[in-house]
Amino acid sequence: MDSGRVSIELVFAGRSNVGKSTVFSNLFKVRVRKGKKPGTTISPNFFRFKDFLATDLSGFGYIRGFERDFNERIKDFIVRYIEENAERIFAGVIVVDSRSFREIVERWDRRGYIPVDIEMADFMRDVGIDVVVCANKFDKVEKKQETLEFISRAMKVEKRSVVPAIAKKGELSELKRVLRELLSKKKRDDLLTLFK
Ligand SMILES: Nc1nc2c(ncn2[C@@H]2O[C@H](COP(=O)(O)OP(=O)(O)O)[C@@H](O)[C@H]2O)c(=O)[nH]1
Ligand SMILES: [Mg+2]
Repeated sequence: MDSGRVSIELVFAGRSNVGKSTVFSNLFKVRVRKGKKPGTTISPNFFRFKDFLATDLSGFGYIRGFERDFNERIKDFIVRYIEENAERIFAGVIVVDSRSFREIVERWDRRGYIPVDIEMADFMRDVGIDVVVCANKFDKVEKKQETLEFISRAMKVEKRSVVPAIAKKGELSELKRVLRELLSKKKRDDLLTLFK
């Protein structure tokens, strides 16, 4: 592990089982713990390149089979981690399951709760982090445009920052494009090679 200072960081967050680890390992060609069982990832995975760090944060939201307390602790951990590192985090990728997103949002809405994905996007924006939504498992979606528009509206993220992806097949070109743009904006063209 490089012992130099990290000055730029990219974080990945999302509910369990949306494919965060699959996205992460595809982008960075690293082996990360993955599993069919939700909640396999309970501690972050890291990828380091020069002063760049990418962090796959554990799944937030309800994980079946765990105590409510455990879920709250995960959320607290993620919020604290992001708060503490907000200055160096240039973007937060929130990975969602494109197929079940709408249903989950509407169910939470009916119960009068703010869906945790939306809460996380609001929180990242509040601390000055650019939010990118990775609409993963797009292979399972039929109404493609409608789905992207719904996600964009619900997450309050402009359409161009809502990117369809099929991580399982390595289809992440739109995500890479947005990340390259954000790195350029930060004058870090030296890191573009990460998202070729
Ligand atoms: N259909 C489909 N399944 C995917 C895709 N990406 C990941 N998965 C599957 O979703 C499950 C959860 O993936 P994982 O990366 O462990 O999710 P995490 O809990 O968010 O880290 C695994 O069975 C993956 O193979 C995708 O683009 N399409
Ligand atoms: Mg995972």
